[in-house]
Amino acid sequence: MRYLTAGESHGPGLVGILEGMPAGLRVSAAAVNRELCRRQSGSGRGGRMRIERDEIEWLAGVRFGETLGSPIAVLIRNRDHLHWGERMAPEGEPTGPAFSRPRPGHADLAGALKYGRTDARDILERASARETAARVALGAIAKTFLKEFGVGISSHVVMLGGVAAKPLAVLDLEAIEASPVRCADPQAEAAMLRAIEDARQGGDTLGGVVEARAEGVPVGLGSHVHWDRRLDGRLGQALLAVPGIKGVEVGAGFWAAGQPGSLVHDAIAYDPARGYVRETNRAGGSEGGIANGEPIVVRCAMKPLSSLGRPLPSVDMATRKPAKAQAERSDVTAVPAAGVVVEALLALVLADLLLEKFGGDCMGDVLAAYRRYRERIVP
Ligand code: EPS
Repeated sequence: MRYLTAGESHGPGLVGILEGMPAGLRVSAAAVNRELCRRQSGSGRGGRMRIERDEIEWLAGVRFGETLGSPIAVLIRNRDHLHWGERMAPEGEPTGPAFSRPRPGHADLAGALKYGRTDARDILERASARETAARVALGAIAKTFLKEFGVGISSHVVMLGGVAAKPLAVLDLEAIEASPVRCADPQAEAAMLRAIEDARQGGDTLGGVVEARAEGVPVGLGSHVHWDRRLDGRLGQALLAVPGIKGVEVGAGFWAAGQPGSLVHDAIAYDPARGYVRETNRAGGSEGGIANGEPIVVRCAMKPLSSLGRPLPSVDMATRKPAKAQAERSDVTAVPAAGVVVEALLALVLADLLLEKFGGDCMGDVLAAYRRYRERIVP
């Protein structure tokens, strides 16, 4: 399975193409749009989210509510393009001033130098995290596919703007969805909301950490045999490619590095009804690059957004003279949205690995291979 996206933040729209999904999977625009809506909600967003109401149009690969096995293409129109038509016109002459004062932390400067552009808008429009809407749409199809195999994916915010949530043994998914910061701890939620408001007042931005988990993942996805088949590596590539994500840990991650092995590794037991089981899951569901049947748990650290209301020192690319970075309308934080994006990418990685293991051209073949395998490994 592979996927591509295209689209600029204020261009006409975003396109996503997903290739390799078997034929015969029942899909609906409503299910995809629910995920897009989850990505759009959450405190800390700026004016743009009041303009957009993301929904897909199927362009290819789906007929009468079922996938055909051909590439699936979706379109999400950018409503804001109405206000940007001239400045983002595919043809004609540039109108208005160039974006020449790059923002530290954004792709503006490195991208303009790399691609030989004098207007950093040519870079920032594509670097914008708006593109994650297309990945979430494709991820929603992957989630629908995974559901057929009993795999469910969720996420929550564990830190935002320096405010950490209490670790909870059992997560209330409904409460997380109802929380404006997608946080399960009400006390932390209140402090996070205050931090967002303070940052908004101060023209600043906030980062944080999201945790995502996938339950019901069959033992055996990924492989120890080669670097590019390792589950952890596949997760790292996908998750570190989310704009703003600067760190990823699987399971106990960085904490485990400071502990002796006896406190880290998850003892193995055998239950005649359930097969091999673990009482703990510090490995985050992955051992030796292979899913071990426990929930896959990842944490992603997102840096604060780089469009600041009170911009940092920069250099004007037109004059090479010191200047404040250009101020752009932006969000205060996108950490709650990042959780939904991470879920989508987790789904795309796991769907890909599941197809690698049980691959087939139609759902019946994939499910049959999966059931045969389950019979072999479950007592
Ligand atoms: C973004 C800047 C903001 C965000 C945008 C990402 O957009 P605008 O410049 O139009 O105010 O709202 O995110 C989205 C549009 C989205 O759908 O997530 C940036 O510079 O990365």
